[in-house]
Amino acid sequence: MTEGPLAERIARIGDQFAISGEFQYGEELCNGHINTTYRACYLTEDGVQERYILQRINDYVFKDPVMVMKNVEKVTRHIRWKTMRRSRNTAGQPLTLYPARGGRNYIDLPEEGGMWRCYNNIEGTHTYDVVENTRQAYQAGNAFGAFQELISDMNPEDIRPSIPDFHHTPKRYEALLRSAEADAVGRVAECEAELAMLKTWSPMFSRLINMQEAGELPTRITHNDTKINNVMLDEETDEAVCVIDLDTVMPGLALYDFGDMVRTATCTASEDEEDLSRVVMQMPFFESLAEGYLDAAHSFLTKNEIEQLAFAGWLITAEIGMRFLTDYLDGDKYFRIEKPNHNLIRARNQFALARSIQSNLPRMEKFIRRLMKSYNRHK
Ligand code: GN1
Ligand code: MG
Repeated sequence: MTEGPLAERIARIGDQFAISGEFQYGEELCNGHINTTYRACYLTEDGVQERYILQRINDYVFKDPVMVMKNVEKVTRHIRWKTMRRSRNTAGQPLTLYPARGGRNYIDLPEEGGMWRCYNNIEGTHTYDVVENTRQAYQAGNAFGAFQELISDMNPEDIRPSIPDFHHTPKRYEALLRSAEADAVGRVAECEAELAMLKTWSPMFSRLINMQEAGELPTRITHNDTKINNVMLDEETDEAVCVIDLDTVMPGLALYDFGDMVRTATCTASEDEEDLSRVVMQMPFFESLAEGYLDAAHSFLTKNEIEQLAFAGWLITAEIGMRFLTDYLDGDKYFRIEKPNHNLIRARNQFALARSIQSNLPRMEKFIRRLMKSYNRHK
């Protein structure tokens, strides 16, 4: 889009960053639920087109956007340091922040709604909102496993929690109960069945937090938002190129990352599919995902972590379902919606998926055990 108010706005925002060349066109990218994202294309003096990602940090979700940017700066620089030391040739297309007018990697533009930043566009890649084949599942698992390894040696004190208790499932459940109690927009009556079901699930919500508090699970720097559309795959080969969306990189459990992968890379229906008969966890996808992840991560994960991988898939799916339901009860303040009951649809979808995962847990656990034996045999 080269003309019109959106193109003008994108050009105006792009003009704040260290971008040269002539603005060609801009478009909105709509696959996240939180931040506003544009892609802008410029023609350089040499006649080459270069594309950039402009993104506004949602300050309802991220209460301290400067803290988010400080984290992201450290993470992107650490990754660049590590990949460059390993091999100049494997540096690929790491995420890079472009400086803004004023000398920071972000700029506050009140007239454009808040804090903006600019990244390189990762060329020759695409993302999937739902998994289509086992190769994609393998690649996603492998990319996030490799990402965990890349950031594993950052100084945990350097990274502050951009959203405290992000994956504290019992607290997420308490928040849901508070929203149901307040019933701010009069929707609780529609959600009785879901609330009753969650009550029966609730004793399981604290399993990982309790293990972490007891020192049985290590706190690591993790990604925390490992949905499949946060990994860029090569357009031609579907090989993973780059992990994106670093806003929630912070101390957490490796299991939450794997759990969110199970949620988004083992079901071929989208997060808002209303036909719940399509919302099922498919074992071949789980197997490829686990293989991809463990190929990258088996050497650093502990026995306790490995034992809880399948369970984490269930837990995170139930947790995100609760977050959608909470937002529905609160009147849709957090997640972007496209229809009035979008969050309720998403919540019901996630609970259906959690049920499907639950009924497959023994098979999933058995597969992980078999896989781990094969690594040990090759040692
Ligand atoms: C949000 O913006 P997006 O789509 O990458 C959310 C995740 C949820 C996800 C559900 C900061 O991520 O936690 O899992 O939606 N991000 C934040 O699709 O809350
Ligand atoms: Mg995100």
